[in-house]
Formats: sequence, C-alpha cells, structure tokens
Amino acid sequence: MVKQSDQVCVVKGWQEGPVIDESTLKDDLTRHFYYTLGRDKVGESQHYLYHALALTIRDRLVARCRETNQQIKQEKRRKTAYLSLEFLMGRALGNAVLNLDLDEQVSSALQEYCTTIETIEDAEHDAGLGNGGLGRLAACFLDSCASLALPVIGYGLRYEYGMFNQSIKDGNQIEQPDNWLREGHPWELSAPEHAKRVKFGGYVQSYTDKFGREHRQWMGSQDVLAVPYDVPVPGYKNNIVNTLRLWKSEATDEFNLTEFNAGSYSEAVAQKNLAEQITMVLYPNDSSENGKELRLRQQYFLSSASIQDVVDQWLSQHGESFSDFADFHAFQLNDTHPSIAVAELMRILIDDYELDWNDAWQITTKTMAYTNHTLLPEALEKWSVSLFSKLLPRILEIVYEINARFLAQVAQQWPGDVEKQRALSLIEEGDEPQIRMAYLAIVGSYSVNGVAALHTELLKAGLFKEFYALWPDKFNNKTNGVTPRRWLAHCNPVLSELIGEKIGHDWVKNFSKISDLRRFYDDKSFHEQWQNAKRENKQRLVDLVKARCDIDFDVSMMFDVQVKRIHEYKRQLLNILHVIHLYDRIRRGDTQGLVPRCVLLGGKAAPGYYMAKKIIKLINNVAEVINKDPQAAPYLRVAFLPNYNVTAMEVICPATDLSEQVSTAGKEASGTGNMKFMMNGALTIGTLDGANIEIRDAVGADNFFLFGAQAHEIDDIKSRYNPEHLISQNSDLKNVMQLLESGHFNLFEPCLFDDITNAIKSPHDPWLVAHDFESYVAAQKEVDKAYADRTYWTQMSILNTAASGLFSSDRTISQYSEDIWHLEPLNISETDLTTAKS
Ligand code: H53
Repeated sequence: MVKQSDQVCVVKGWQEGPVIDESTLKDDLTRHFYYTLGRDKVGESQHYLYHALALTIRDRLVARCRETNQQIKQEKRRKTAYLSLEFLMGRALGNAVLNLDLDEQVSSALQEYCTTIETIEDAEHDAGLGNGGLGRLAACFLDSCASLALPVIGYGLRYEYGMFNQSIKDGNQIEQPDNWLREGHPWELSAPEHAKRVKFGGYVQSYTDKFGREHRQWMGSQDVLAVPYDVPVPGYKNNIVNTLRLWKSEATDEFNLTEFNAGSYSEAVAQKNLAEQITMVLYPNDSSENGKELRLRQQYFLSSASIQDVVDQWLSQHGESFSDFADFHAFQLNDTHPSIAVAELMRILIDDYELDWNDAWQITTKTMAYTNHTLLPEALEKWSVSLFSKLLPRILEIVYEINARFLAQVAQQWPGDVEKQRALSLIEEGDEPQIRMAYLAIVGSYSVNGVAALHTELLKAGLFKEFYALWPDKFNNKTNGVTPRRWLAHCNPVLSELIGEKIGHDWVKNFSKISDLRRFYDDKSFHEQWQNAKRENKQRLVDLVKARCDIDFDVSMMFDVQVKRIHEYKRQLLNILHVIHLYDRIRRGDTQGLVPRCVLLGGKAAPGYYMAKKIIKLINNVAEVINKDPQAAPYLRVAFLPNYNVTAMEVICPATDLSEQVSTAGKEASGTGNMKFMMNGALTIGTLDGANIEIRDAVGADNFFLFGAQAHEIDDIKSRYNPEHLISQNSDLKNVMQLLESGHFNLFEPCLFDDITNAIKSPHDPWLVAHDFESYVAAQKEVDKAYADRTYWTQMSILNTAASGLFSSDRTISQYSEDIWHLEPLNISETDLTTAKS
C-alpha cells in the first residue's frame, strides 16, 4: 500500500491508472475457477466455469470502468443520468466478449476445459429486470451510449425477482417467480459506502432559521436505505465502460436497534421486511399501471436515491454552489414512472441546500427531460392525493406549489378559461383527487419526446395538445432503435460473417454502412449464401421449438413469427384468426397457392390480465388441433413458445421470414421487435402504426406487406362499427367464427372462448379485429405469392437488412445527445489503460 494522504491509501500500481495485461486471460480464468470459487471439476451445468469466466471478464471491465469514471471526473464532463424502472438486459457474457473483442482469447481458454462459449453461455440467467419494449429499449440505449463513448449512467432497481418465468400447462399460462440472483450475479459490484437514505411517511413542519427565514422540514419519516450495485456496461471496442447503478432497498440499522431496545424485536424484523420489499419484485404489467402503493414506493425510491447520488457527486467535485449544476447534468425520465424525480430534485435543492424556489425551479427545468412511451390512457399514471400525503407528505406540498405556479401561467395564456385550468391541472378533481404524473413530467422538463414519428404527432395533436400549444419547442421526436451489436453481430454470427465478407466489418460500429449491402441485391451467389444463412438460423429455432414445445418445425417452410407481450392492442388474436382461416382452407382442400408455414407465437400476459390469458389459451388450443391433424402437417404448424425472453429472441429473430407487427393503428407507440426482425432480413406484415411507418418508408412500400385501418380513420370506423355485419359479409371470417363458436378448439371445455368471440363481435371492440381481418388475409396472400418466388423474396430480405441502418439505437442516441443532452464523447486509448505500471 502507498500512503497518499491521511485518509486515502492507494494500492501500489494503481495510483496512476489501472494495469491491464490481457495475455493472462487463461490464467485468470483458472485462478478464479480454482481459488475464487474453489472448484476443481466442471459440473454438468458448467455453472462454475461460467461464473469464473464472468469474473475474469469483469476484471477487464472494472479496469476500463475506473478509467471511464476518472475521465468524467477529471475533465468535469457534462453527463446524463438515465432513470428507468426497467432495464431488460438479458445475458451479459456474450455481449461483453463481443464488445471487448475477447472472442479468440476466450475460445482458446475454454479449450482447456473442453468446452465452448456457446455451451458456457447457457449457464447464465437472463437479467429480466423489465417487462418488454420499454425495458429492452433502456438496455439497447446503454449499449449505444457506451459504444458512442457518451458519459451516461443508468439508474434502476435491483429487483430480487425479475419478470416471472412462464410455463404452459394445459394451454394456460403459469407464472413462476424468477429468482435470478439465486446462483449469484457475478457482473455486479456493490458499493455500500455510497448508500442513500430515502424517506417515507412522517409529517412536515415549519421552522424559522437564525436569519428569520421560513423553512419546511420533513420529519418523523421511516427511512429506507438504498444500496447501489454497479453493473458494468461496455462500449464496442472503445475501452469505455459505463455504469448501470441498481439500487437495493435495505432496512437502516438504527431503526432496528431502537425497536429492539424497546422490546419489540418482532416489530423491528417486520419493519426490515417492509424496507426490503421495495425492490423485491418487478411489477409484471407492461403498458398498464396497477396503482399499488408499493409501486409508488419503488418510483420514489429510485428517483430519490438516484438524484441524491448525482447531487452527492456534484458536491464532492464542485462544492455547495448549484449555480451551474444544470450545465453539467441532464436527467432522462424513461416514461412517466420516474416523473416524481421532478419534485424530488426540487425538495433536495430547497430543503437540503436552501435554494429559493425560483433558483431550484430553474435548475430542475433545465435538467429534466421526459420520454413518453404510450398513448394508452391506462398506462398514464395517476396517484391519489391521499396516498401521496401519507407516503410522501413533503413531496405533495411541492407538487401543489408547482401546480399553483403552473396554473397561474395557464391563466395568463388563456385568461378566464376555467375549463383549461381544470384540464391542465396536475391535480385531477373528483371524489378521490389524483395527481397526473405525466403532467408533472411535462411541466418540469425542458424536453418532451415521443418514440416514433406518428406517436409524437399523436401526442402533440391529442393527449398533450394544450401543453404543445403552451410550449411547442419542448416537444420533439426520437424514433426508437435497437443495438446492432446484440441484435445482429452477436445473435446472428452466420449472417454477420457473410455481411462482413462483403462490405467489411465496420457496420458493427457504424451501422449506416449496412446500406452497402444493396450492391448485392442482384448477385445470385450472394442470394444463395443469404438463403443458407437463414436456413442455418432456422435450424437453431427448429431445435428450440422441438425442445420447448415438442413440435416439429421444418426449415423448408416459411417461419411466420409474432413474439411480444400479449396485449389486445397488439392483436395476437388477429394472427390466430388468420391461422384458423388457413386451417379452414386446408380442410376444404383449398390449398392452391398456399405456402407451407410454421407459425410461432410467444409472449407473457400480465398475471391479472384476463383477456390476454384467454388469448394464450386459444393459441395453444388451436395449435394442438392443427398440429395433430395429418391433413394440415404439410402446410401448417403452430407453436406457442413458453417463457419468451431476450435470450429466446436472440434465436428467434435471425430465423424469422415474416415479422408480424399487426397492432391497431395508433396504439403501438413504436415497437422495437419490428426493428430486430428487419435487421435480420425478415419482411414485415404490418399496420401503419408506430415505427412500422418509418420501416416501410425506409425499405420501400414494395418490400413491406401493409394492411389495416389507418390511425386517422379509426374514430370514424368506430362510430359506425358493426362487426356482425362484417362477419356475415365475409365468408372467410364467417367460417373462422363458426369454427370458433362450434367449439372446434375446445371440445371438452364448453364456452371457453365465448369472451373472445363476443369481444370480436362487439360494436365496441376498440381493437377493430373484425374490421382489419379482410385486408390482413389479403396481405397474407401477397406474402405467399412473394415467398413462392425465392429470388424475389431473397432480394426483399436483403433490402430489409440494408435499409435497417436508421433503426440502430446508435442513431437514436446520437439524436438524444445532439438535441437533448449535449454530451461530448470520451476518449480512452489503449495507452491510457496500459501505462501506469510502476
Ligand atoms: O415501449 C416501447 C415501445 C412500445 C411501447 C413500450 C412500453 C412499455 O413496454 C411499457 C410501458 C409503456 O408506456 C410503453 O408499448 O410501443 O416500442 C419502447 O419505447
């Protein structure tokens, strides 16, 4: 040890920077395996070997992470904190190996253990700290931020239980807890020295300081400790390693002590449980809220701990003046979930650092930026004032004050318009007054963005119309993207190699280069290579479907796939109606022009979502009947893949021919699965919704199968909607409904699908399933025609990949940085990492 100052001792060799000697990966692996983990045999699951390899790679990540943080600190860089209740990271190993360029070293090290990275990878649990699109987007964004060398730190919650594991029993979804930490999480490093206290409950009182100034003070709270666990986020071959800081809730020590001394041992332990409950489990609702108190606790816990963390770092570097805090920080709120951060930053600045209201508001509204991800009203959060007052009394006062000042502004803009005030108020009146959290986010932010062009336009014209009138410049669009590292380079090595041979490997870093593939549009031998790659990927999926569903898919058939959360607006129902229609045609011998298909569906339903669960049951029952019918076998096979997750998608999207993106227009904010499929050369059948519109524009209308009502037509259609009439007029739909209503798919379970058939026939069906059926079937016929011409299909497939450059999250993040965050890239050279040996 080298004594540096009175307080700080730095380990010798580290005082000038980290030492990296990568020739020792093999030795490190052995050391971790034998000594850190104390093993000498590779077990059947290869778990310990995976663990040792993860630790070996983590060593390399830690070194780079330290260097990254040092540069941010030393150069006083402006940085962004990305606040999200969800980060759906999936597995880390393969991604780290790719981004650190360790492929060869790892392969050769593993040879000594007679195994491969592919085998080892299977021992890693998915980090399923998210529900679906929103959480996975956050994960893609982190990869892009690090790969673009931008100083961005992710803040989230370290749920003990992530997204539940789904199994299927008798066609029904069964939920099992995902105890993903059971075997340890080797990637994380805890930092208890940076723990924060988060207040809940108590009351507010006034006091006057020695200068006679009035203050408000949050007293008598039951504090919970937020302990950070840092997960490294490597950039692609650039030596940058950013941090995802996940908070775990723990009981404070002294709390237990006082209770214990008072003789209330059991009460003390119960309180401890209460504190630990906060990060116990991820709420499994995607695009809908359940309004539970614990969920509000989670939201405040994340917001408070994260803002305290940023403020503490500021204080240690800049002292107690906050005058230029906003020049150095942006907070990006991932959806409405963490919008309470607006009030929390105000509270900290005013109560803890005694800024006056106006200064604090200036800082807050110059640092907060809000991303909206949905137009669905059930996903726009509201919290009752009474709950707020019980749980977060000081925050409620601040929200009231923000509202009062905001409504004064509204009154100025629209004098005498009481209705406007009522409509825009952060507090919704009624028997049980509610706080409109999205409004709090808009009022408190300098930027408000939607996630696809149509979505942003609909926000401006509908949901947030008045806010747009008030502050047009706040509103902007940032169309989503996905990382080409995980979603092409890592998950589709065969295609990636082929692409690399033709256009070089630079596309992984600079994804706009992918458009160079267009040059091979007419190249016959390239077509063959392209088809071979797809076939190889299809075989991987065939094996997965066989293993998980015991259903035989066939690589010579078209792979038609819809995987995503199960939700009525996403219309898995429409898809299964088409499957029933195909089955009906086969039974009638009407097989002219029918292209043999394997239809795959997958996704989780929120445990309390009745209709979504019914839809899963329907899919499984239909699959069972069709797969058993020898007449159908040459033409049609159907499977529902249980437990769809990030890792499953890594096998699915490279193997897909046809991507189903069939939401009711105006309901899917963006979609991101659509982009992963496109990158991997699938063609899309879809509505003009979310990013589908931009996908179609990019690849050209001829290379996209369009159907369905458009967003601007929906209201009119609804006003005169008569599905029973549509059914009577369309013999295909009539046959499908007859099969369903006759109990063909539920022979021993009478009335099982009545709720579904009734929903389709209801004139109030908001999803317009019957309306879009006809054009959907017509578009599917076009798909068959196109698929039958192998050259034509291959050309369209190549064009899809070639046109996917726009949908890289690198493009999205560059735009966030350019327009909202204003960050400068870091630069860490190889010498920065290897100097400093002393
Ligand atoms: O966010 C995705 C979008 C997708 C949208 C999804 C989403 C959630 O997964 C959860 C809550 C929410 O408000 C929105 O449904 O359309 O692609 C990422 O932006």
